[in-house]
Amino acid sequence: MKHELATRHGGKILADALVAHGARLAFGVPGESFLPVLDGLYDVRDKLRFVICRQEGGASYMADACGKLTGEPGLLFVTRGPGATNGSVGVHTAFQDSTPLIVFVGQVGNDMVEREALQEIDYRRMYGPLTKWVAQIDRAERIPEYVSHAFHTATAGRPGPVLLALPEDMLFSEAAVADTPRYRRASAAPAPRDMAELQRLLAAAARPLVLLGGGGWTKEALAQLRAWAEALGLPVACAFRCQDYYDNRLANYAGDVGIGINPKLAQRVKDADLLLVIGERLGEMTTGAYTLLDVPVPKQTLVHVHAGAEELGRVYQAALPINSGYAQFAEALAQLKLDSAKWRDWTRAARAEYEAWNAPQPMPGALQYAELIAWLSTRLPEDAIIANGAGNFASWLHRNFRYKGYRTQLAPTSGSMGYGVPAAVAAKIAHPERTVIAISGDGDFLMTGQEFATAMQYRAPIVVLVVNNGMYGTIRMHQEREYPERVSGTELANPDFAAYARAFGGHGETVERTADFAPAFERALASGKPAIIELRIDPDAITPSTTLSAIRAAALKRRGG
Ligand SMILES: Cc1ncc(C[n+]2csc(CCOP(=O)(O)OP(=O)(O)O)c2C)c(N)n1
Ligand SMILES: [Mg+2]
Repeated sequence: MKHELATRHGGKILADALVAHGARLAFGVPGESFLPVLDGLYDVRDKLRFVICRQEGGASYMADACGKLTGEPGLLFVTRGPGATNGSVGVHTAFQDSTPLIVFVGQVGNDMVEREALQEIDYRRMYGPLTKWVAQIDRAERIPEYVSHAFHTATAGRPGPVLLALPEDMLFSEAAVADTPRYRRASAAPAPRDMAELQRLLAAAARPLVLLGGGGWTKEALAQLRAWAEALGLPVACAFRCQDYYDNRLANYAGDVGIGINPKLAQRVKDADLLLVIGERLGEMTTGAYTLLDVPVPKQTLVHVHAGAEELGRVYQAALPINSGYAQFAEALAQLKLDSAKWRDWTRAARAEYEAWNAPQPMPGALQYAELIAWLSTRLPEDAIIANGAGNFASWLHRNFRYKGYRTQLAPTSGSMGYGVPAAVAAKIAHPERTVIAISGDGDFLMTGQEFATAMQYRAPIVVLVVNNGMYGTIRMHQEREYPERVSGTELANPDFAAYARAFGGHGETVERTADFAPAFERALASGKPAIIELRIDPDAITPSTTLSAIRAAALKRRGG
């Protein structure tokens, strides 16, 4: 007997489709443009939690963080026009970070489209360059098909964001349509002849370096890769803000290839005779602005493994390009037979350089921020998650912290400010059992600091460290180098950040001396509430390696001043 399908409105069909694909968390800010979706989410609230945020920028970062943590598409709901524009920052972040993300955005009804009705935007044009796919669902009975397409596209090859626009009349209309099964990801695998070629190239190498990065990894694939690289004693480096892809404590970890790279590691990348790059697309931040490898043909023998075929040969012509999923590639590596003796000293030297670089270095002022980071590195549980946004404050974290496991780092490779707090809130909601820290600059924090209210609302006790130097320090640094003593557009007048935390009902502390940090941190954790610790650092301490006054003096000298 044929089963009669129930009739559902578009919002309900959509909510059910998300549940069918295994979705557990979604983020957003409501709008009158998608009331049927809110209604559909009401029915599935026990399976799919809709986290309400204070601004779509924060919500979009949360959706990105959730996509990074789970490997499944993060979900974002925003209203038309202003919601769509506010939410774009996390979509761009997901695009650059290769994070799977699906954005659902309200759209004016088909009865008034193309009149520039209230908040009407052509999303295909607006979001085209920021996404892998933009579409509009015009018929409710096709929602399951579009949602399935979106899950597959967001996770395929190089993962990334997709956007589905939801015309209002479509959402209110009813249809009788079946749900689909959960999506399945397909991955390419390396051909046996690729692996034979890799074996030949590695056997001929004396100074190999493995470089990990990009999106679409799994914990299991990285564990398998680690077993292989560790057994062979191959030096492993991580790409910009992918430092948690390899346990930094291991004897063959060589450091991160990103902004503020250890100059010795940069030299080592240049000196390597073979680069085995897995997952990383070799963007500007990971190539020292395209100087560590020559474009388009690097001097080093480049083996480039990427899940997205279109990334191979996009900038660099690899000696051996391999289009493969990372689990498939890591599995195939185990079959290679190699003698590790040749590069033993090379790996040992790389490690020694990393350890020297990683040790905290003194800076001006009573608060030795590098030491706090090194202390956190041993104090925090191994699975603690550390989220950060962009600014010079992050360079100490990148340099002095040792990441220990995959997705303990949440940080935008797009260099987008304001990421830390929302990412931490999303991480704490997704993993209430784990310790979650956000590290923000004073400029960075107030870009999305309103999401501290979301942490309160969802009882997500994160600890936020606000590194306060009273300025947009990164820009000031560049400014003093190019235009010394002409401070323009980089000064900040800040609130009392501890009082800010308390105003929301959270825990607040202010720390000005190194010794006061540990007890303040313990009190913040013990409070069980979302907490902010303001770290007042000396504004002259502009990077882990130099001071603002030294940069200014060097610039004046160059100018003969
Ligand atoms: C959304 C966004 N806006 C602007 C910038 C440019 N920018 C990069 S770092 C920076 C200053 C960061 O200031 P702060 O958070 O106080 O950190 P600091 O550099 O002082 O440690 C700015 C404005 C950016 N990367 N992202
Ligand atoms: Mg600052």
